[in-house]
Amino acid sequence: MSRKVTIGSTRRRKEIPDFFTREECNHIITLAKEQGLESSLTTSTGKGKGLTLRDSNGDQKLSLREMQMTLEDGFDIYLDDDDIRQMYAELGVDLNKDGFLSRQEVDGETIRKISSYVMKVEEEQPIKKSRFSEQTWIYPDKTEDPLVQSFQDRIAKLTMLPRVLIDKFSYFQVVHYGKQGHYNAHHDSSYLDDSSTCCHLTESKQCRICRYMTIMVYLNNVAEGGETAFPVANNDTYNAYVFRQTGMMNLNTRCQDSNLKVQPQQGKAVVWYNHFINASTGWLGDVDPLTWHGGCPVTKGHKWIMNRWIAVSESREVDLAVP
Ligand SMILES: [Ca+2]
Ligand SMILES: [Ca+2]
Repeated sequence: MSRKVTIGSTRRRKEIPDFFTREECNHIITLAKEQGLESSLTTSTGKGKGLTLRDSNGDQKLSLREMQMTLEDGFDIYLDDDDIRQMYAELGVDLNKDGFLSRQEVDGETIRKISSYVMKVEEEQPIKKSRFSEQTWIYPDKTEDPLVQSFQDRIAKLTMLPRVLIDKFSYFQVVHYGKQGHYNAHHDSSYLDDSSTCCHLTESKQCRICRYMTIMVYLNNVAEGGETAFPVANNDTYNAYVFRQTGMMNLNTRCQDSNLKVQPQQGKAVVWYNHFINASTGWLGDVDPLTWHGGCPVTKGHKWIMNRWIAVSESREVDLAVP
């Protein structure tokens, strides 16, 4: 597939107004509420144990951004410049108050102080985490609900993929974002590598779910904010390192810098391909790096969405095998 065809292109992304009716949207929200929602989980990689200081430019001191990246790696926390300045002030660690942490200013004790400070922020200000929302999963095979049952047909029609493949991954997620709810930019799938293969079941250790397509439906109209942002859509000069350095994945504060923002609208579906097609197999190719996306903060009202993925393995034979 040509690299010119990007997530910004309508060949890679479609918006479908009125994919669900208002009644269908409300019905899904009611189902989710009846079932109960839980805080969306994010993973803290290191929990502060042995934070790796990210002196990216090697000048022997940490800039505000370098400290942010250090914390983003070790925790699930996305702080801005003012947050870092405030942390330094409260902990009294930036001794000469120049906004940099020099080698002389950082020792084991400093790192311990910073770690416990950040763990407190994670608890007290979940808004600073990569994801601030609550969610639940709906399993079509565990409900008689006719609307839920009809989704499989509708998803098959929409994606024009074989029903046998659609049926191998049928559950979906309903997510609720309250005020300031957001989700920082992420990929819905992971890059192919030799250490584990893509499959439909999560039980096996060496197996992971590769989400070839995402189908997201807005279940309500959001009073203000809550756009779905694609920060690097159509970015011909995308560079992973630069993207990280500039902190653009922090949609809680950087949404306005995104190349593409989709407005929520009740019943509208947004569909995109997370993976390319492998030219030689004609089946699952690698992740399209430009599919970075997330949810901008909801500034007024609430936002409800439904996420459904099409999981595909690297083997056409496995995917199309009739159980
Ligand atoms: Ca530095
Ligand atoms: Ca300093």
